[in-house]
Amino acid sequence: MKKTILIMLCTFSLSAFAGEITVKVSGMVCSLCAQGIKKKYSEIEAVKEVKVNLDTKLVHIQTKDGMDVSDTQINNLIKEAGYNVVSIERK
Ligand SMILES: [Cu+2]
Repeated sequence: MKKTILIMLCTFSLSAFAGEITVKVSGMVCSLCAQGIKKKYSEIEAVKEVKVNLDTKLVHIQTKDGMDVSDTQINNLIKEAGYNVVSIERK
């Protein structure tokens, strides 16, 4: 519970400076999955920071100022890694 509140606070404070994309992924079960996904997204130029939450199966992507990652790009990366995108939410 405490963790969730902290994540929410972080998301809130960061969204003022750059784009924040939250991707819900299915099939992600262990820390190896999480690391793999984190690495894949980190390779995209527009991505500033990636956080993967295994408990909630959410991937939080923070983009650089004025840059964006398209839904297609997000979908393709997750599929390449062997998982499925459930939903994509932007702030
Ligand atoms: Cu795994």
